[in-house]
Amino acid sequence: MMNRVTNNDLAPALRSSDREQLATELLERLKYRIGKDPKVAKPHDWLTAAILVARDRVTDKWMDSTRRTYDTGAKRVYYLSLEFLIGRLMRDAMTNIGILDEMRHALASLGVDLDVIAELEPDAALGNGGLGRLAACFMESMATVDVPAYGYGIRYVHGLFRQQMADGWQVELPETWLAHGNPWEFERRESSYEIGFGGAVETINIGEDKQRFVWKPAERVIATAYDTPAVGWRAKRVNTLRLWAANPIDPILLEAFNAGDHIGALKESNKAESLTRVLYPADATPAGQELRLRQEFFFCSASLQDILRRHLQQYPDFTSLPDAVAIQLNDTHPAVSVAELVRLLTDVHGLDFDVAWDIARRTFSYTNHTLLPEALESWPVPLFERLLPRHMQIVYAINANILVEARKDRGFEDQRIRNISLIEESGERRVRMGNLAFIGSHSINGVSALHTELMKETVFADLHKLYPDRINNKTNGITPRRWLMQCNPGLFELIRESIGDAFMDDAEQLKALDAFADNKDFQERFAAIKRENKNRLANLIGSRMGVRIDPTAMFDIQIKRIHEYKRQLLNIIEAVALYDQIRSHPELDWVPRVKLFAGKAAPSYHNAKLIIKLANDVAKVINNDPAVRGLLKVVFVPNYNVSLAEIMVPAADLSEQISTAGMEASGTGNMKFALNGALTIGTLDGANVEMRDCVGEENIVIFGMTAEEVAKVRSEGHNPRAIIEQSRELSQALAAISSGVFSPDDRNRFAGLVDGIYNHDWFMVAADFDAYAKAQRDVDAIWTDKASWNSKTIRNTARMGWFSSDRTIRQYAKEIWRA
Ligand code: T68
Repeated sequence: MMNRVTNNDLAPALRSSDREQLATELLERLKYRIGKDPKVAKPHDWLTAAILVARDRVTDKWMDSTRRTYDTGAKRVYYLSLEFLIGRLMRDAMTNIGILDEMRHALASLGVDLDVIAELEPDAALGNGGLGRLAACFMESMATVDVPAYGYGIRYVHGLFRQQMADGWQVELPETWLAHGNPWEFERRESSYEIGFGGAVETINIGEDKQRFVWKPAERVIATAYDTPAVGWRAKRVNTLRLWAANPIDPILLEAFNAGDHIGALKESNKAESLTRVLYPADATPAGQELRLRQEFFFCSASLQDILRRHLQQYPDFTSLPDAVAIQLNDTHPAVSVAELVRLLTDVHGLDFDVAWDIARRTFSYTNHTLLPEALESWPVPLFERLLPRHMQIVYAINANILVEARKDRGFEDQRIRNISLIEESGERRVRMGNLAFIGSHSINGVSALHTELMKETVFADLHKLYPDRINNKTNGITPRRWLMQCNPGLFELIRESIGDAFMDDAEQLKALDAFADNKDFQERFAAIKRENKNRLANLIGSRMGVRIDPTAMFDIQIKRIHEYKRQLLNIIEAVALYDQIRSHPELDWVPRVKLFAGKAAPSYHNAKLIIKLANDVAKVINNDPAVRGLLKVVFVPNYNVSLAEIMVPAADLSEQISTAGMEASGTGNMKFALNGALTIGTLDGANVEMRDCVGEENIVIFGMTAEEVAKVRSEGHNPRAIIEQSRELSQALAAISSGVFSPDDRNRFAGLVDGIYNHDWFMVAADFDAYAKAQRDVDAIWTDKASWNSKTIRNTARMGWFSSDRTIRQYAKEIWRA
């Protein structure tokens, strides 16, 4: 065994006097930036002071990085995303610049506990789920692998809603992450741009049959930039996350105000600011709101104006844009950028349409995150035309080009033409943002191998025929800094002691741990760390919810957005069936389990909210039944967010990744759990497939239908009723749920949910139930054989290094961005 090494070694640049130096800086910031004497400083003041100290150190590196990009003429990558689900930043930044331990000591010398103030930092929850969290991991990895990158998004005043439980129902409350100010950000008044909406397009003839178009918007707002540093591992590079806030052109209509209309005088101001007030809590369902389209255009236009301005500072014109710049569209939310770039290049900078279109296509690339038809964005033509009249013309012009090419040169017939068109013609005419993003990009990527293949066969089948070399795969990843080093310090230290430091810079070196998988001493230490992490979670649940859970029981965890395709319902029904079994056969050797759930439902998603209520109702009955005491508990932990995930992930024994095959694009939670030494129970869906290949099929529990089987059953039809009637466990569980055993106050509450399974079972809950229940009993058997359990979970940690987002980003950089 090597000697214990501290966080200090991570930063050779630190002097031994750094501790005192940090304490001096803390006091300085407290006094001069916050205006407080240490005697009266509140914990929040110390938090701000600590962040400011870290931020100042980061800033030096930040400026170096920016200068270096400029001097070397390196290609810049722009990651456009309507969501960045960042979570807390302090620990992350301090770890990455290597001052975490020193800062802890410096604060302690001033009587302040770093862990206590760290808890006060609000989560930046500027995202809904996986897509937004991926963007946050990518920001960290782009800095880590030294890609000069800017993230562009919106500075929402209210991030994702806070979830409270009222009698087991989800209630949404506003989230106020900016309430105490945000010491991380720099407001950049000088970087502001005008953004237009509505109005009309003027056509000016400029001779030779040529025309110029001038958009005269009816409304205008100002986009102002706020910059947050994104620090890479060992602070190799610091990139910028630039978020836009909307401001009015005239903050107050003085004339109206002076005339006594005090409210009317602020109308414009309120209207502008409402644009960036809230994050849409839409997960996989289009908001369908004008405000959403306005948000999308607002941040795309501001970002593109910023990108073009920066380009012209360094290059004479835009012919070099595709070589100097790569713009990644995170899903279709920024897809209107394609039309906006063409508009800026033609109408504002005077390029010919064909030249502008060629530049755009070579600059953009697009990542798709879902195949769900209801999640594919499209906008009614009348809305799009009213809000963005010039962009509508550009969309038609692009469409004409593509459709002519497809029909004339490639012989596409009517149906194919309809499928690739930018305009959906059946029913209400709509602009298809997926097709726009596809056609406007040189690369279209999926987020796991399976998902990418399904993209080629389903949503983009005809566009793939037209452009067969554009679709490619980039399997998602997670940053091992946040999702191992920081969230699981115990495991991190054990790994370092055992295999040395190499894995800290290259996660694939974790595979050296394989050699320890059957080592009894190592197994015990690995298990002891898991137990510590479970204690921490049990304490949190005890204090937050007043529910006691036993840390020696198996912690079986499903945490993610609540969605029918993710099948929390399957998990709950299995809990009900297990409950029945335990009561009928108390003499058997049941493995004690705690089934934990957490996640938010979109406020308008009725069934998802009902599933939360069901989990809570089932929990109430099971947790109060002495017949299963010590054997089964069900807990729904409220207000899931990044910080809660950082506590739940390291505490999991079993990770539930049980989506209907073919429906989860990738998943990233699956990776976090396995890296932290949980066993996965899952379907062959999304990245689970590649996880199985990496960890070995003996170290993961796979069950259920394949994507191909699901597609077949869906097209041929199946008879869920017959399936249910053949399974005693399932029919009894469903009968209990639908008859009101868990909802005596409203016996019909869940009848609709159960009817859905009987009548169509779109998500294959019935079809997969027996396989799932059997897989759970296989999990029990492994759990009972402790050596086997330990060895499998160690091998999971050892073999998950490939799922580092550093690997993902290197692939994007090499194969898409050519950066
Ligand atoms: C997720 N998508 C995928 N969407 O579901 C998940 N949607 O499989 C994948 O791992 C992850 O993306 C990263 O690739 C989302 O999270 C959304 O959050 C979303 C938000 C708004 C509108 C539609």
